[in-house]
Amino acid sequence: MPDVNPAPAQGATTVDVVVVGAGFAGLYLLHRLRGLGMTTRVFEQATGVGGTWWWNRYPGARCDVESMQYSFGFSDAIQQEWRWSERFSAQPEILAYANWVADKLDLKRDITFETKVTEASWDEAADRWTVRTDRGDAVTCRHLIMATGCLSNAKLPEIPGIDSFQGRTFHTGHWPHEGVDFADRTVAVIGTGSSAIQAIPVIAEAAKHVTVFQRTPNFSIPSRNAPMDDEYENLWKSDYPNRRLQAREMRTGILYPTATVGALEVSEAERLAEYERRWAMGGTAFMAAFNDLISNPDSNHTAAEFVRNKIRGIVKDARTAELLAPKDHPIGTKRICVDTRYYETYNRDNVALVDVRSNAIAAITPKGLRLADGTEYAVDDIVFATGFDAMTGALTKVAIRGSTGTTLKDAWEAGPRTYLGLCAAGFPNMFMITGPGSPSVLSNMIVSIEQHVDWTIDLLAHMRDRGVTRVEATQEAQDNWVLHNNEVAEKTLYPRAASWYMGANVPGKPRVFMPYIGGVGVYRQLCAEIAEKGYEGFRMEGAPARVAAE
Ligand code: FAD
Ligand code: N01
Repeated sequence: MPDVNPAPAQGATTVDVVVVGAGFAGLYLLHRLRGLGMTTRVFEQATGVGGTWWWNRYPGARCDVESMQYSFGFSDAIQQEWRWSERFSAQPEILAYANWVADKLDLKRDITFETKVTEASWDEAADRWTVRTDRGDAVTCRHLIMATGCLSNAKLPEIPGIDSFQGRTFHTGHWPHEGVDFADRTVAVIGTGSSAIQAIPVIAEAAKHVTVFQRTPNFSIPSRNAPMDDEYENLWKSDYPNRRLQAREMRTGILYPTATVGALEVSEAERLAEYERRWAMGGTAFMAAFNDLISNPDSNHTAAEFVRNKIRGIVKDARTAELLAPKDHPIGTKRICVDTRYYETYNRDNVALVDVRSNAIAAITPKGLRLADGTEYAVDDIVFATGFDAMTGALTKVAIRGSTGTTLKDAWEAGPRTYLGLCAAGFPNMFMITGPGSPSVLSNMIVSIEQHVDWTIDLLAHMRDRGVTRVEATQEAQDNWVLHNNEVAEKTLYPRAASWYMGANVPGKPRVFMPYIGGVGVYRQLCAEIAEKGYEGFRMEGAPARVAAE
């Protein structure tokens, strides 16, 4: 199974490709680049592979796309051999899978761990990047591929006094590897996004008391997680190639039953029956109950009201239930959450919910939290489930200087601008895996990662076969793509939510809908057509004479 690497790249200062990040994207890239015979160095700031699943070790962390689908599909040997133990597997198992794949493909020898890429500069005369790290490496490469992740830049809230707290603090995205013992502790959890919704029920079982500080409630659907059923696993494994093909054409890259009718085209009884069926099925397929839930506000309202009523039915305290029932955004326009006994957890005696929308957290004090009205909460531990500087954070943190000397951060001051979410004008030979402007976070991300990697590899092969050393998205193609992105997003309800998709969780970040909402299948088709037309929208040039003479 392992490929024959063209040359050991560990320590090399000149390679064909530098890849930043060793999550699922970086791993698959390295495998494909080797297949192409390209020397590659991968830099990863963590001590191991796995990306998201290396960092997010909080209690309850698990995927919300079924494991039979949230896994690599590029190798039948891999998908047949690995066995998942649960319908939605937990973080340790997903991390073990990433390591297993990396070992099976013998990938780790080309990954430099504990090394952060800090800058990259384009040399216009040589058609090469020079990449620098916090360990003093300086590596030149023809191509730079950012596999830095959409949700890899953990974000603490801007609350005064955050450093003054004398107890323990944790961020879900930087969870200690040795785990955390919450026995006999009073715990504050700040945030009620996907991470918090997974963590709170588990922390509540261990801790003396948990106070959840909620600014915005989220809609959550029960996962109905269960041990993997042998028959179900066999059903998938006996039909994997066909099912993977189908998933790749779906809007979300996930194979589940979709609807051909809108929510208001059926009777109320039929509508409720369908919502009940999806609620019992569990998971994100709830949002596919009708085909207009993300575009028609009235249809969306019926789904939102159904979930609000479920919350009211589960949570015994009426005031708490009302606080937990989201009313400020259409369902699905913030990433829908998937939980295991989240709402039920508020029926426990040791769990309290505090609304910090009406009464904000004014300060973190040495002993706990103080709200705007002066109410103090003394706690032993604070868990920040406050999310990420999503989609752009990891990219703009690296000082990437393109052909004009402008940094990516400056170029994106008014919001990210890309062609297909893969490339940016002014940054030749730089590729992003699941960058802003691609379906990425709106999809099964492994499906999107594989599509981006395959497409990029095809482009690199195309260039090499033709002696092309420089490729760059044209300004016009990029402008048109940004326009198209915005037009498609505006046809949906997504821009109505102050979500991290819109950059709304980071003060000062431009409000732009960042992922491409046209759908994974449609996007794949567009990318294929662009390639078939000789990479329409890209400018390609041959090697400068100086480099050719090397
Ligand atoms: P990542 O896994 O984020 O890896 C990027 C890597 O790049 C990181 O290891 C990081 O350390 C490294 N890096 C970044 N910058 C630098 C730098 N400057 N120098 C060196 N290294 C750097 N998606 C789904 O589709 N389904 C799910 O069920 C799902 N569950 C999720 C659960 C959680 C808790 C989170 C946070 C995300 C989840 N996601 C899910 C999204 C998830 O991020 C992707 O599915 C996928 O793991 C991303 O892989 P990646 O390789 O693109 O990025
Ligand atoms: O982060 P989030 P996350 N005071 O940004 C609150 C993926 N993921 O880590 O909404 C009070 O969603 C903030 O409040 P508000 C998935 O794509 C998947 O939970 O800004 N509260 C919000 O409630 C997901 O969407 C899984 O008003 C403050 C919370 O912190 C993405 O990762 C599991 C605050 C942040 O929620 C991010 O999820 C986990 C303040 N000052 C993650 N600042 C799966 O299940 C912030 N908040 C697969």
